[in-house]
Amino acid sequence: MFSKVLVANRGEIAIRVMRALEELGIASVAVYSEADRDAPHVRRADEAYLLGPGPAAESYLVVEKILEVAKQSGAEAIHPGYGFLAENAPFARACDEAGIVFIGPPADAIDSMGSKTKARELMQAAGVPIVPGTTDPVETVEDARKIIDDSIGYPVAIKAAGGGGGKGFRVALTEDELQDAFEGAAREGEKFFSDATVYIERYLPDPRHVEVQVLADSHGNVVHLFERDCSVQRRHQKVIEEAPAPAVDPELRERIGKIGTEAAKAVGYRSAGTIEGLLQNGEYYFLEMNTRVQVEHCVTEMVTGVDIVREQILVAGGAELSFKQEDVEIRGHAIECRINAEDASKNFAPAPGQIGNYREPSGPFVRVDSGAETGYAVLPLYDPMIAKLIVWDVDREASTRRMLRALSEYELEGIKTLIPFHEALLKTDEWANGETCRNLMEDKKWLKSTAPDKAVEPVDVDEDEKVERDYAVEVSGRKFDVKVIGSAFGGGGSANGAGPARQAPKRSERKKSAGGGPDQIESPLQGNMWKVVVKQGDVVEEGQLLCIIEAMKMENEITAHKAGTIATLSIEEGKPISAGDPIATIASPPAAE
Ligand code: MV4
Repeated sequence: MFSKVLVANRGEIAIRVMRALEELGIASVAVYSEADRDAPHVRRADEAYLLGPGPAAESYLVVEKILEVAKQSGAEAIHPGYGFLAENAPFARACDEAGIVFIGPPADAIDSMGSKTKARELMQAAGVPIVPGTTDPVETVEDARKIIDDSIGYPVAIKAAGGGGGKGFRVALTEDELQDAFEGAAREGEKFFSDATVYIERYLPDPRHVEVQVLADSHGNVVHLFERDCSVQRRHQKVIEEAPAPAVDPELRERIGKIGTEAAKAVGYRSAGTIEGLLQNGEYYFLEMNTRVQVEHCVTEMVTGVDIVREQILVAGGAELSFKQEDVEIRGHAIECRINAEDASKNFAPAPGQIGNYREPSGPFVRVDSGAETGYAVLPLYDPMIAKLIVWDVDREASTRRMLRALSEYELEGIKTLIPFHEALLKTDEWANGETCRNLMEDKKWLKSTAPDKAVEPVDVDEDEKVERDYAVEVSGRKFDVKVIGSAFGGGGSANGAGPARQAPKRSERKKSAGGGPDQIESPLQGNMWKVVVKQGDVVEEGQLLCIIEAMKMENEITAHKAGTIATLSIEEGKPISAGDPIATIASPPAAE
């Protein structure tokens, strides 16, 4: 087995992997960007190395730099977590070539599943049911029209071949909508994956998102760990996941489990992976395979007792899976709520900033996988998911009650998160009845009602007066922890860089200026202006969509913070935008007399 492993990620997943490594007696190496110098994952590791500036393209995505750190530190393997380089076949190959084990599937399996058309073709050949539609790329709108008329029928989903997770996904309910949908999907495919190829599926009107967890070793053993339901999504981002799926009975469970293992075998899979599918009227269809450990793997761990990340590391080292299919059983029910720095009451607007007081829930059968802590600054540079709250109980109802209890214990001050949204959603009849909650997720009025009663104000971080202070220093790009012992009052202030970053929460301060609300609306994050849907002079209502900023492959809707007239509009489609940049000013309507 390995003696040292590099974790090429940040946040909660880096810590999750390091925990598994420690339990296996393996030393961990963290990597970090300049923006993450004080991040918990850096302190959690046995050693840590600086990669480069904050933007992921200059740090967490720089293959050569990561391989260099692996060699310098003596790590024999790299765990990529999820996101970043996790499904990057060239990275997996570069690891192979450097003699470093990539803790994930073979590069060829990543490639096969990366092309959604190729994956559909492979799955069909292996007897795995796919959503009816094309397995070959469709070149033109005319071709699409003909294929749909001849075989698929409306409504259809047009999807980018390089896509996945809903990027480059458009729906045409009728022929009238086909051209727009086709061109939209192709454009998004080109933009995000440099591949304008699209394919067509029959559009299923109200499916459930049900996925199967698989694990495979290099000795020919392929097992599944049953299914998860991830139907509660917002713009294709999952927000709540659970296991087992409420709509799956034992007979269907066995059937989709087999589909999962057959799919994995068909691509020569090794490692942990997920077969994503749609379930409608008892029919299950393959959608795509995620060739990585997923955010929501925890709910499966809770109901099966299998440590998925541990198994993943062990099989990468050449071990056989520690159990057989017949050893796995589901017990009880687990739910996961993603704790994102987002404001659900404002269309899930990103809400970065500095966390004040922070205290996680605990007690029986409560698990928190977190990358946050008191004083932690949630940066607009990275994914807004800062933690996951997972609970287990005997059944779905009890698990829901336990989740509500745990959510109410969560103390997280200074920024807005999805906590109040989760509390509201888990109390709805839709959730209780095991529905997909799709209407609720788009219901602006309901979303607005999930806002917490009192506004979240930035909170001063208590700084206890320590006589001992821990410092982090960097020597030639490697991080060391140093303890300095001195007077509690003598120059040991946080300005010297000890402890978590204590920058002032600039954005919230700016927002608090003029009484009655300032006119200007600023970008909460760095990204690219994807769509501008208003023009100067437009009269808008509070909450009306102004523009969409694309950041980290997510579309972020920016809405009017108040009603009025767009006085100035400082944005242009296709242009990059930074956090704090002006978007528009909204002049208030004259007060009624
Ligand atoms: C679909 C679909 C309907 N028909 N494909 C793809 C990515 C994933 N995030 C959701 N995807 C969907 N693909 C066809 N042919 C509907 C969705 C979908 C969805 C599915 C299950 C539960 C919630 C959903 C929310 C939005 C879209």
